[in-house]
Amino acid sequence: MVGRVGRHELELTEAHRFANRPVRVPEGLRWDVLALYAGVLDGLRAAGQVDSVGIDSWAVDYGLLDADGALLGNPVHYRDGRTEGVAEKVWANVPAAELYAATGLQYAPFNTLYQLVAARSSDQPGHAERLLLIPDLLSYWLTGEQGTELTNASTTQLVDPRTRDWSYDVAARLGIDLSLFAPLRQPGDPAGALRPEVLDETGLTGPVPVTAVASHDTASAVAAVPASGERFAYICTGTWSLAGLELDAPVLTEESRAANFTNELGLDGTVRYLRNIMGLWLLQECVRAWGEPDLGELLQAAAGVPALRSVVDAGDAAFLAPGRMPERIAEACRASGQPVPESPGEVTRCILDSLALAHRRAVEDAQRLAGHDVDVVHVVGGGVRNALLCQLTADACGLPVVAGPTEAAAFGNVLVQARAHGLVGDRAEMRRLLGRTQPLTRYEPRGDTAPWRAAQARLAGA
Ligand code: LRH
Repeated sequence: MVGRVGRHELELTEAHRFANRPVRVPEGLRWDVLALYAGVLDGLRAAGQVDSVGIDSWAVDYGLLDADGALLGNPVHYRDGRTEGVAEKVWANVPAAELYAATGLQYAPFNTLYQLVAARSSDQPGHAERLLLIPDLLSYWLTGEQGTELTNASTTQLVDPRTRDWSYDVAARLGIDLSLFAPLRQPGDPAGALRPEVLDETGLTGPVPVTAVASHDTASAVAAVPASGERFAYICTGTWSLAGLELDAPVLTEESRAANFTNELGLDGTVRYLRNIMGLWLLQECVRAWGEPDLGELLQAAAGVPALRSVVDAGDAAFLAPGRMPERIAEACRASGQPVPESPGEVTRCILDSLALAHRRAVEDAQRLAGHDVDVVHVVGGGVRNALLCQLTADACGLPVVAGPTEAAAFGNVLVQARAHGLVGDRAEMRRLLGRTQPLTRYEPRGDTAPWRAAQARLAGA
């Protein structure tokens, strides 16, 4: 994506889009990270001359390098099964409650911490000298410089959200060597410049600085929520739905842990207090199973299905792995004594209702647990295009939804670079600029929230 930023101007154009296809090999599910790097180079070539480059990506995953800086094996996909049963081993050393109090991260089997413990007993090369999270790895290949960007580091479960530094005690008790990680850097820090070979390959003229951004895509997306004031919740929708609040300080209570809320770090020392919800992954996997039918027709069919006939728990890690999604959803409905959705339209409706319900729960729980009330829910990311999901989310939350921008992560990325280069002011000004320049759609809640509360009770009782 190429951004153009000025005092009264903010524009994003797509230079190049490429697929990110995980590959299943005999040893498990892997990322094709060289194909991603090739896509980045193609993107730079298509973008033409730029003043700065920044990289963000999904969280938690990493590549390992040897002493010469060469990549050791393909990065393992967070949906790979290698972390099964690992949490219990970790908790035997550091009890779950202590781990939460120290790191503030919700339990997810794929947090880097569990992956690192799993890797010890698996086939990962043992002679790694360095670990780079995915955006830091791509940035290293572009520049030759290594760093660990803080917002993404906060998803490893090895960072203390109060000190915004490593959680040395947790790492020591689990035998994780923190010297594997390159020094921490903050969004906005310089991260090197494109190497001469990269300039040659892409046809750009140097120097082209690379700027650290909020390299966790969700942190970039939250930075680009076009909110005014502080009384807002956000839902970053895409493969995942990340729903929660922007806070000044983490919430590390036992209640918060029990509710599975996470305290990831955001721009300018903020805390992203949110819950991971399976998101449109549920639909993407069904669409794949159905042979890629037309999405518009599917959503139209879903709109015609009666509301809230059956719902599943869209926060359930049982939906994490790929494969057999329509069957798994049907099984969950059957097991909870609800009507089993049959047609693709019915399954799609079940997914959208379930997502809206999970959004409602997250927005409601976050406000209660953080003691921070909101008047509006901002929806950003791919789900902005899904009008039915936005409307159902407004209905379920009983709050207006303001939807947009779709490419929030790219906007957040570009705005942090622009700020580092003196083109925009603080976070509030970034948000005002977004609000002034980007088309947003407002959805008012329809009816009262009674049917949603009933569905929630049904699910809780199941
Ligand atoms: C979304 C995301 C999310 C993480 C998940 C692994 O792309 O970064 O915030 O929890 O991927």
